[in-house]
Amino acid sequence: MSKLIVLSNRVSLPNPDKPAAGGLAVALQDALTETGGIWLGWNGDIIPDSRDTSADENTSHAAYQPQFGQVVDGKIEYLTCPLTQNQYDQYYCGFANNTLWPAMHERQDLLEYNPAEFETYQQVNALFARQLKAIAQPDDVIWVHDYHFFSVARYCRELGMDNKIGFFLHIPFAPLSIWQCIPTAERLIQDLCHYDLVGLQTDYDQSLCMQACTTLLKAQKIQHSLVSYQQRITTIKCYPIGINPAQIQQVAKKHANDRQDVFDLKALKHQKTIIGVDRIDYSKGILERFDAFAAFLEQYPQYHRRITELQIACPCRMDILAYQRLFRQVNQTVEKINDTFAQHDWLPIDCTNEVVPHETLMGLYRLTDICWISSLRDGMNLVAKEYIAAQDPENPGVLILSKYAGAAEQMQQALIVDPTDTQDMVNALKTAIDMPLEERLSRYQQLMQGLTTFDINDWRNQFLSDLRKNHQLENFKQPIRAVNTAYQLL
Ligand code: ADQ
Repeated sequence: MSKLIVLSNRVSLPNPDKPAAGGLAVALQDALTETGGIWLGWNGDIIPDSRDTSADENTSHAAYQPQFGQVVDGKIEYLTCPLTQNQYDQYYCGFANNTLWPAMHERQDLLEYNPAEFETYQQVNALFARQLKAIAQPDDVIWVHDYHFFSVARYCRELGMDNKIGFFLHIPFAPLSIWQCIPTAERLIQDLCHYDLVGLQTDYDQSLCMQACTTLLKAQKIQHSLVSYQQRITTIKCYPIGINPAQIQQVAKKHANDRQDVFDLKALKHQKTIIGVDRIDYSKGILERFDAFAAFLEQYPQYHRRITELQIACPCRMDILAYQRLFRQVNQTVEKINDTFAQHDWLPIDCTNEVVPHETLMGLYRLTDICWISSLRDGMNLVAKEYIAAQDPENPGVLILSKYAGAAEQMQQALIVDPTDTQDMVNALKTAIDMPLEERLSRYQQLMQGLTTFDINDWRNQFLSDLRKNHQLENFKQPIRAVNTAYQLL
């Protein structure tokens, strides 16, 4: 049987002291165990540049190949390597997170483009393609994850690899107007068309990706989810990532008493509690949420001392200026709101920058009345799904969910808000606080139904089953001619 090879920027190595908590890592490990497989990626280390590794005209894309460390756990082999300082600066902090990330989240104001960073991004993509070539048998299936690796399939094809190669984009897909701000957009979309299957989070992202292919490349749309470009067929399809609701429900129930680890919920038992869980990222709309919470406290003074926002906001990508700035702003805003409204026995926002253990987090979800998600753009937002799965089925909490999070496409029974509209969020918060049990139950049951209908295992199985299918261009010769004829008649 052909094995599965997964490539992602970071690799979840097995840790006997800390069993994998759930979610994506477990879903991928299960798939790798089923057929035997390899998980490839960066180990998180950064090593100094040496003459061999520095990027100059002659060495770019070329021979430098790092040492890959190997860990074997059951039927899975983990192969990871460090990045050089230059690769970390230019590929990771640069093109991946200072060009593609803001572009995909429609933050043209933060988008920076630097040709040298694009070049290093290509080098790193080529490096992983060479490693794939070194380890893959011709019938192995390769699953590449996320925006760090738009171009890997192109290099694999150049190395003569004919394997099935799929790509899943965890973040949103940019509209055409934003792609047009990236000078190498056409090249990147071409690279995408070297994959057999491109998976997106939502129908909307799927339509944007289709549009980029047909407009920027003039690729031919053969069917709703198929494009043909230079003799290759690529499937472009939506696979909304899910969670494991049954497992989360169990964990949340078991760990509902871990609460004192992070917030003293016992002391808040006569208050309404709101939970927010985000990486400190400008896509998450954290400041917009705080502004709306402050506006709520202005408008409804009767809730002073009766409501607390619990915020878990962990810093990330702190080598990037925009993230350093946001980290400061988040902490300053919390301080300002607390200074304005706090009373001797009440702090309106309790914010921690900790990374909380998964089990504790699930327990906290279960004990809080409201979860508030205000992303300005988000691939999916798994916190929304986790919060619902963690609820007490007899007394569930309320989810306030941004219409700009991918999750909103499937979670319409949440209170859907526009995070750029402060009053809309204030109103939703009031509705959430006042919502009677009957309505909470009805919304919760419908949301849970959606989560179980397509969970994380369905997501993985559907993607891999579609990837293993064979789309030969010959099968589509007839419809393509028909389309062309129709076009000529117009
Ligand atoms: P993220 O942007 O990281 O993921 P999200 O989907 O919300 O966003 O996932 C975050 C995960 O990390 C959740 O499982 C959450 O429980 C956990 N988490 C967050 N903060 C934490 C903390 N302080 N301590 C412990 N755990 C924490 C990207 C895309 C998303 C997409 C996912 C999956 O940006 O849009 O949903 O990938 O495809």
